[in-house]
Amino acid sequence: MRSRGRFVVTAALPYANGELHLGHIASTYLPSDIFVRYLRLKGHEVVYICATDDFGTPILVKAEKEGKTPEEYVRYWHRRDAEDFEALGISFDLFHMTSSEECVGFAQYVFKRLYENGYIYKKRIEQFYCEYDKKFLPDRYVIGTCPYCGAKDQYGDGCEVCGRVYKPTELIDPRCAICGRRPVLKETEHYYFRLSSLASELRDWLEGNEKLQPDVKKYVLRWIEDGLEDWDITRDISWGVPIPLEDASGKVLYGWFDNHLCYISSTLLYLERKGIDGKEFWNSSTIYHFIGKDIVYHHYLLLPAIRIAMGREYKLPDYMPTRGHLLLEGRKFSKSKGWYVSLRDFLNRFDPDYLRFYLASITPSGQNDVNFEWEGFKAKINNELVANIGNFVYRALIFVKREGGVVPEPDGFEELDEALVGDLKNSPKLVGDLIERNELDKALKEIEALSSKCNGYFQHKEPWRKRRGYRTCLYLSINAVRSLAILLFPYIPFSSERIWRMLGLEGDVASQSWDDAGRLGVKPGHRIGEVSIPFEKV
Ligand code: B3M
Ligand code: ZN
Repeated sequence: MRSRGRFVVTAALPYANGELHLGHIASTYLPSDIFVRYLRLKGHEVVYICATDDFGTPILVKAEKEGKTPEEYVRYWHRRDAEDFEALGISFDLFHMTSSEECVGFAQYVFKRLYENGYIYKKRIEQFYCEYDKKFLPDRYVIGTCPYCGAKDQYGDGCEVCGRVYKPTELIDPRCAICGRRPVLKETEHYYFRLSSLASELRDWLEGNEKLQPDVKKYVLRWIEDGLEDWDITRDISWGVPIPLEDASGKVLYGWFDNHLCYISSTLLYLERKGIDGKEFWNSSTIYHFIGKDIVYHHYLLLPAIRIAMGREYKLPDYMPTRGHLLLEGRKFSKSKGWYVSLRDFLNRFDPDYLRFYLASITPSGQNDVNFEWEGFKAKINNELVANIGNFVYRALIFVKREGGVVPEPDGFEELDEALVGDLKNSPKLVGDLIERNELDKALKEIEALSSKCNGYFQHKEPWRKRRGYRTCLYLSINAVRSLAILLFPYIPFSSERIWRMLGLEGDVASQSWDDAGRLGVKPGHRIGEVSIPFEKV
């Protein structure tokens, strides 16, 4: 990375229709937040963006069921998500909404460009229509029996039991999701995006981008080999981005056409408010989109295809860190079966940093699923966070506090001291390189290893015996606590700031520099602050 780089980092947009759960956090929000906090400490210019994904039939169906307007409905969930993200310390620069004026306007602009560039065409198709509700019934507006496995009560866009995707018209015994009556087939005009015509450009882009995860790239390339179909990007419903053409009244864009465009429009809005040229910033930045593996198709094909079709007015992503699902005690999270833990419930019981620490340490960089286990959570917190990091931090601080609270002048350096100074010095690069490679779990392991060394050092030096050199031990230990506070900040920001205050240092960790974790920043004579136990066992 160049010394002061520019970065746009986005996290996949949560649908505005339900609680955030730990699965979303592990795959997307926590990894991106850790990365962004690191980049900011490194002194880079970073814009970190997210929004609620407000449009789509499921949201409209739910809003109708609750007797709310879709606007009211998504506003409620937007506020809820914003509160939950804040409670967990997810530090978006802007948490916007796809239904906002800016995002709608931008999506329409992109549609028009694609239309003018010949990437969008009109086609007559037959679709289900409910004569009672006077509505076309896309996707989840139709319920019926899966044509593949025979599972009952499946939605029109795919089966939750066998995982197959199909068209609503393939359902056996189709019913209207609103009134339960049998729909009829009716002709309608839809707009299609010529995804198929972009196959070779997509292939070139995937093959030429060394930074994309190779495992994901492999199967996306296989999808291209198998042949890409054009995308029906129209929905005959009222809730969505209106299609900006005169003869398309009553039609809106499919949610997957506009949602990822909100990454761009929100970035532009955020920068514009600061008086910065957003397009120039975007195009001179390294672009990261953090996602979960269930939305690979949309991010590795549809998103780049639309940007290519726009004439690359906004550059394509450089990195798309893609992570697996979170299992709960070995079973897939499922809201409908009640097998999940919501973020809010968790945070009502535990410190947000405990969740961050645990999830960061079990979530690898690739697409493998990870397993949330209550026993594992307890063991991680008690045996690693409390017994290793907490133990060292508290021991060093409380010792100095009891000796009068002032960091002593070192009294001679021996080999053990030099070794610790060396370890501290190497740590920002060692840990930072792993974070830059998206190996967040391994980077955290390195910080824990450093803390173990500090514990060993303190134990060996036995400062309580007050032999020659014990002052050096205290001086270096306090400095090590400071280094750990900086290195841990991306992972457990609330606790890092607390430790910083115990150290009695000026300012906050957020305004420190990452590389400074390698220096001895606390001088002899410094008076530390009030000391308390940093972490309690669970
Ligand atoms: N809302 C799907 C999901 O939540 C979708 C992501 C949009 S990212 C542009 O998994
Ligand atoms: Zn009906």
